Amino acid sequence: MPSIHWRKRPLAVALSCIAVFSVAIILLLRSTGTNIDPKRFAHDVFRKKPGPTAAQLPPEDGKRAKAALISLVRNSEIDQLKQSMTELEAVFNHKFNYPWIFFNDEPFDENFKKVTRELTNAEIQYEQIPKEHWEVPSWINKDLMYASFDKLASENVQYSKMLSYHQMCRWNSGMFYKHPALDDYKWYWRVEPNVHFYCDIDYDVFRFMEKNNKTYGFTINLYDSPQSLPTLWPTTEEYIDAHPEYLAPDNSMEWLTDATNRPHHNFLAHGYSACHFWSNFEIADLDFWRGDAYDKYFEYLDKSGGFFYERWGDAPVHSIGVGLFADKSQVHYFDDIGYNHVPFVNCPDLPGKCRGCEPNEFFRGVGLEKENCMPVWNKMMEKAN
Ligand SMILES: Nc1nc2c(ncn2[C@@H]2O[C@H](COP(=O)(O)OP(=O)(O)OP(=O)(O)O)[C@@H](O)[C@H]2O)c(=O)[nH]1
Ligand SMILES: [Mg+2]
Repeated sequence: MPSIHWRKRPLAVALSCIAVFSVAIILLLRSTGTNIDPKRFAHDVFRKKPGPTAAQLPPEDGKRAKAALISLVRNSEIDQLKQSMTELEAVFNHKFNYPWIFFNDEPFDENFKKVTRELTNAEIQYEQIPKEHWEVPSWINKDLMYASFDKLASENVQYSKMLSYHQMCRWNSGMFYKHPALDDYKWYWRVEPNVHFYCDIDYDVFRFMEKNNKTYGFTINLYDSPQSLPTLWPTTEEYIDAHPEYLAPDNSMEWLTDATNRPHHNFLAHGYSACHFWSNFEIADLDFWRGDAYDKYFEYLDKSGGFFYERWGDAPVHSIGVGLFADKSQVHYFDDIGYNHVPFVNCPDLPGKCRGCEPNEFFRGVGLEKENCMPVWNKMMEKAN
């Protein structure tokens, strides 16, 4: 047996020498940095820049929220939708693959389906809206409706003569969450055609909402045209008088009724500041809309006819609902999501994460700074904190 032992020893010595030599070489190379894969190096540098807080990081457990990206869209808007979808996939959804659900009052055509399927690895559902959710309700007097359209147009209320716009606002206010396609979901991110997403989002926004007990997330906080909703607030007050039990203890009444910043808006809107979260972007909890406080509120508004005799937008209706029936701590400003729907912008100051917007830019065009309602929101939130 010794002969075998002697034959193995030089091999063992040689292997040990090679191992020691290799370790030495690796250590030497590491110290000079020459063995660093340039891609990994870039990634490491990227990660050193300001990023999400620990609470926002993707969960290690890999769990997902019951969430979907949703969009009401026409076949004719495929190019504009392609832009929105491409950007949201690039900054967020290719990492999470939340399903897309498209809604339309008409059937989606083959081109729409073909184009959208090429833009994501996630599942897609194409849903038609039931007629009874979209059609003008039976209690609306059509003569009065068309007469109202003319009156609103004479007051320069945008889109007031477009019946489909009124239907869209009503559907977004109180119908979308009743669509059976959303029955199994709790969270949604609303996406419109022709919007931009400027910054990388490295965490699961839905899990963030869930973990932090948030109900509603927004990026832009604006004034609406008070001429579009003269009786929205008085009608809301009737509802609150009948149902004081639905008011959240720590609601946002101060923001909803502010008369200091733009008193004339408050005057024209009969006590409502006209401040609203711009609802073309929303990340929110479907259960909030499904709950009695909001759903009955929508029904009350709907019966009053203001979606057709005036031009109540889904943005003020959602905002008043959230402002009254949720605590302000349940509302989250996504200051880290770079977003644009013409002409307004939310642009975070996150070096290395955003492309295509100027930090803190709010609008593109002229003279729109007065449309920002964020100072009123911030004033209320500062007091709360
Ligand atoms: N399927 C369908 N979608 C609609 C209809 N009207 C509006 N939408 C969608 O509803 C959303 C809001 O409509 P917009 O026309 O963008 O309304 P807006 O954002 O107030 O107006 P803009 O400032 O012109 O963008 C968009 O996603 C549209 O694609 C409609 O009649 N049918
Ligand atoms: Mg739009």
